[in-house]
Amino acid sequence: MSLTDAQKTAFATDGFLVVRGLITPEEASGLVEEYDGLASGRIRHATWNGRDGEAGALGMRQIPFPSLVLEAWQDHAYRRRALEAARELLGDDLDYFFDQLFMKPPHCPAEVPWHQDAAYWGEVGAGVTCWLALSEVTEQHGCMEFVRGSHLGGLLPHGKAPLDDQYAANPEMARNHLSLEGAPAGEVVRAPLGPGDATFHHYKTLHRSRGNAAASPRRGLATHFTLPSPRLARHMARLADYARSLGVPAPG
Ligand SMILES: O=C(O)CCC(=O)C(=O)O
Repeated sequence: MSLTDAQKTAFATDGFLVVRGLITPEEASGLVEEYDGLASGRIRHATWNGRDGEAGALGMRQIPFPSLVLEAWQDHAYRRRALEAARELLGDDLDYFFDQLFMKPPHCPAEVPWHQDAAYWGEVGAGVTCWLALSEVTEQHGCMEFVRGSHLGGLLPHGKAPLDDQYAANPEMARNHLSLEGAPAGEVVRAPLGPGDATFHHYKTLHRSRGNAAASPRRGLATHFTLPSPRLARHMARLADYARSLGVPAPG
């Protein structure tokens, strides 16, 4: 991938980095049909504990492990380049943890509240997320927002996210969401992206997204990477069991 020294320094300072053209717009649009197939349920997708990630009437779809059921995604250019960039940012031993898609249909008010991924992930040592836009993600679409430098402090107190209205159809999803207690301190930076552009954020960087006020869908694909740890080993073993139960190959 070869990030520049300036990009690596920006990530180390800010806790996030915008990478234009991680893949080409054509490569991004080549993924859209399958992405939409997962989001609409046309393609059978994996679930969170037997439930899917539909945000009730508000319509956001948070679907786990897309590359488990769409095996070709595991070798796609986006995945190779995301892993290379993640390793350049946080170290050569970083590895695939899991992936998920966050699709907000047109005029979808569902928000993802302020949080650090570390609040969810537990003892993983360090981690980074690649958030890839498969179509235009403007501020109006509810692009990713980051608090500059927030990864440099520790893990902040999180509580259960007040998302009962978002996940009325799936209370378990609401219960499982966390949000920062109180308002974030620091400069908020929004990251609008074109198709094929990506952001990378550190697992302690505060981030959120607002609803999609645009007339087109917001298609985001998050791929998470962490350092080797007992937690990662347990997670990969569970993912392999899950893959077997779905009748698909275990992720490599
Ligand atoms: O897609 C979003 O709005 C939120 C994504 C997110 O929280 C993440 O990728 O860590």
